Amino acid sequence: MRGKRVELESLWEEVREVSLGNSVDHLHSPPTPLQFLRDFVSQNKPCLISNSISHWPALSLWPTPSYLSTSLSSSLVSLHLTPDGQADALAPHPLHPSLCFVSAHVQPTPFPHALDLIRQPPNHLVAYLQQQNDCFRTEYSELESDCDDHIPWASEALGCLPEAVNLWIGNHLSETSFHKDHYENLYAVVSGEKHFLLLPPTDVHRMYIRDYPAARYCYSEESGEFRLELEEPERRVPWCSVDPYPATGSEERSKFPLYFNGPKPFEVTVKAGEILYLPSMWFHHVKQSPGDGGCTIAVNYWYDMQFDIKYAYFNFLQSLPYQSTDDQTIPESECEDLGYHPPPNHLSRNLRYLKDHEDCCGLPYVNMIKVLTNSQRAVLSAT
Ligand SMILES: O=C(O)CCC(=O)C(=O)O
Repeated sequence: MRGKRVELESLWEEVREVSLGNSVDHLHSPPTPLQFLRDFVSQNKPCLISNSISHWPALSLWPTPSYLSTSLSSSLVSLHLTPDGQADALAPHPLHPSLCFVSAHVQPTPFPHALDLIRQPPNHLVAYLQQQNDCFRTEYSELESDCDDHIPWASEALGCLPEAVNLWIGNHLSETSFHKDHYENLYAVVSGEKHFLLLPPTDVHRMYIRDYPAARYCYSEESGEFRLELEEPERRVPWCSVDPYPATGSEERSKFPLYFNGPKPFEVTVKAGEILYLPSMWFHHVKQSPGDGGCTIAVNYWYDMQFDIKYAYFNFLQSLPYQSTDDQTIPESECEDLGYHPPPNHLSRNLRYLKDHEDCCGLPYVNMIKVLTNSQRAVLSAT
């Protein structure tokens, strides 16, 4: 165990030394497709890009709430409601001994009302427009001409158009807990700021991924109260255990020493008019600060990732059971069972893996099928 510990810890250091450095690269103009592919996508390395979306009408139009409310006056949108801004996150359940993986109550809501709830949050109700199912092109199609339908240099580099385009409108109370996605993500901020914490896939053991029972908030408009309901039959979701901003006096720091005592996560603030390239499989945690209109607005483009040799290596790494010697929370003998089970190698078994772990990837299974490359789809249809 000691040998493995030293090797994994030197892996975390080495990727920083040979590739990532101490901070995320900042490009002051859009890269060429070749530069983007060569310096960032193929290296699985993030970057922040300024002056790439300055021509979007959205940048001047969307910070004015009346513009959005008028454009979407008759739209019904999927509003995510929680008591505390923590959706797709871990929370205690009164009837369950362990933490649960909790999803928001999703309420179809007229857009102008949803925006009011976000800009002027009532007590104990946090609203976040964060439907992730290609919502920009479905629920918000009236806004389509305000920004580009893809990021041209990224589409050329990646050889495809985005699989999904999502709109995110929230306030300072909403947080997105640490997770990873099987997509190349181009994340453009239109109003306010997004604060990302990033960890490379090589740091997977520092996230303490464990299986948690799935639960969902149910909100009653009449009483204004939330009830937390465990899914039945029980479904277990593998999720990152680390809260990077623990309350003072909490035990998080001693429970997760690999995270808190290891290399610092990369911190990136994405301002209005900037794009973050967030490579596939990177762990990310997101907070936000509102802009002039009282909310934070972003559009992100999810592109197919390549299920290539890096993907295979990351899965192999993830399959190594590992526990730091100063981690007192889990007996070493249980470490593997509680851990994040690696996806099997064969494609059809990969699909089963995706189905079993759909919540961890943040998308329903049907959408995750789309993340398979064309050649993988061809193999699948031939089997
Ligand atoms: O903006 C957020 O709250 C989360 C964004 C995110 O997780 C993503 O784009 O994958």
